[in-house]
Amino acid sequence: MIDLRSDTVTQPSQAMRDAMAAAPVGDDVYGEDPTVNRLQEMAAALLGKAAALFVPTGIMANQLSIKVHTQPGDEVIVDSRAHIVKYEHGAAAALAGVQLHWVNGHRGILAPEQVLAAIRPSDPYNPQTRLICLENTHNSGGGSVYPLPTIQRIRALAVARGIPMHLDGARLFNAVVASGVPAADYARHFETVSFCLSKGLGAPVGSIIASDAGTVAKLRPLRRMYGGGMRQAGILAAAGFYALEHNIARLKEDHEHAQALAGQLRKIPSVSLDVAGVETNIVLFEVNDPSRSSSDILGTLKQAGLLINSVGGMSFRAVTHLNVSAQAIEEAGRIFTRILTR
Ligand code: TLP
Repeated sequence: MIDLRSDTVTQPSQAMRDAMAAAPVGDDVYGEDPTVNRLQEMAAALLGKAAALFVPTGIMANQLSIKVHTQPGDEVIVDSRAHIVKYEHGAAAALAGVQLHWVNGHRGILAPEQVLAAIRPSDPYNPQTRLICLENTHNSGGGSVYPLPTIQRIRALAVARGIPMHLDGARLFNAVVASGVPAADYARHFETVSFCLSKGLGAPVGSIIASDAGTVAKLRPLRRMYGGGMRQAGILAAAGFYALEHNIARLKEDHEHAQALAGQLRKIPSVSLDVAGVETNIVLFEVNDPSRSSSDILGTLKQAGLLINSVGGMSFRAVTHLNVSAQAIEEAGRIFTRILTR
């Protein structure tokens, strides 16, 4: 089976498993797990931040970041198709009690003018804008990379109004590899930055939040409140450490595979897709065939040995990752051509 549903499906390699088995561990709620501490130091250094916190999931990283910057009733500016809006089960409302103020970005990228227009005036009537969240790369935007100058312009207007910024960098290293912009150059524009170890980087579990030391000190008890205080978590952190050491540069291969797949899909008459819009490891496309349903297409592809996800209507997502070889991508292209050309 060729599994292109997500880069979350990656399996830990034998070398990663060996590193996990050998990891020295301690009780991380006491801050005594040497492997967790080592991962946090490495992640903070990579992002140019003073400190970092290991958390179980990307959603927890986003939600703790929202919680630490806001009070109930505050408003958070975010793209309307952000993961925080679409795929976190309403957690920002349920857990932090905030109101999300959606802005319709282009491929998930917000224009500074849109952010400016969404900031509420300080008066007795409006909720207060207390946080701006960006997503890089943008999942529902098709793996789009935030242009650094756009982030800089949003940052300038946020700083002028004293509004902190959070980056959902679940796939930040895909952006880094695609753009050549170092992670720290993105991260310096945000008070908190999260990234996932368990997507393209290939670790089985875990995300990081990086910030200043004071914010990380506030995040630690909040992490426990949210149920994310883990004990001998070094077993998991060892996989994350291995991923950061070995699996960043190779993301380039996943991007090449996404391009190759997009090139194949584009040739199929019923498929619409913008190849130039495939910037990283996510390929979004639409099938224009009124005789078929999305579940029929997913089912037929599955029977042929190919898994992808539907992202609403007749739109689909294929994600490349470290367990999919160039040959598997060629085979996926052949399956798509066979099933979608009828
Ligand atoms: N994304 C998953 C699904 O939840 C949609 C995927 O298959 O792409 N931020 C972004 C931008 C994400 O894409 C994801 C996961 C998360 C946060 C949440 O990470 P986890 O699943 O670790 O909580």
